[in-house]
Amino acid sequence: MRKNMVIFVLGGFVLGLWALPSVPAAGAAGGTIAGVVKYAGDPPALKKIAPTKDKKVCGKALIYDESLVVDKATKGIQWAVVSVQGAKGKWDGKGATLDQNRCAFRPHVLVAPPGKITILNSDKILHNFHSYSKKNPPINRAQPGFRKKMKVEFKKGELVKIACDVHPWMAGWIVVTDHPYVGVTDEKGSFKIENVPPGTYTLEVWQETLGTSKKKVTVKAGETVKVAFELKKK
Ligand SMILES: [Cu+2]
Repeated sequence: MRKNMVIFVLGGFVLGLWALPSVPAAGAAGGTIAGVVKYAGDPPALKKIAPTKDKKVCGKALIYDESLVVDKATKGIQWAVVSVQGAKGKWDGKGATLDQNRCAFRPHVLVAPPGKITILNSDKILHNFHSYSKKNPPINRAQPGFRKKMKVEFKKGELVKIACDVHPWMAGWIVVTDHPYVGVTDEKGSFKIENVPPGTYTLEVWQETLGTSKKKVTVKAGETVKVAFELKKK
């Protein structure tokens, strides 16, 4: 019995050593904030959009009004932005990319570091990238069908509403943030922000039709703190 125990413990130790190299070296001192953003109330039905223009391209896939997407079963809200207020940290250097695909912005909400963003046009028809930015100069630039790729720049952190003047239903958001500790909720309303430097922060959630809500969180190295938000119509 005792012999088995020793083997068991030793085995566990060896396995533990074996598993060590898989722990990420960079940001290992950080913690994780994970959670869910839910809708308080009956989930609204998703509204389909019937394209009124360029129907051959825009009508190839179903497009929806994504201003409030709530999962029927879990009430999780998609496209809510959760950010760690006042956190400091560097982005990994990769730039962000936004696609205009089937006459919708993909993703609907894009988180980006300050700097240049690549705008793709997968539709091969004319789009027009129009930003309603205030801290950054507003951009209003046509992207003809032949221009598969163009760059736009947002130097300052800002929550930017974007539109296309050719297709009035096209709507999206670019969240330009100085640090990478920002998460966007998935179709179940879940988010995960990793490698956050330990500390106590205000965590803010924002959703385009429901506004903001805040919570205090304490992040500890190597641990995951769980947070649940509930948003309702005002
Ligand atoms: Cu367009």
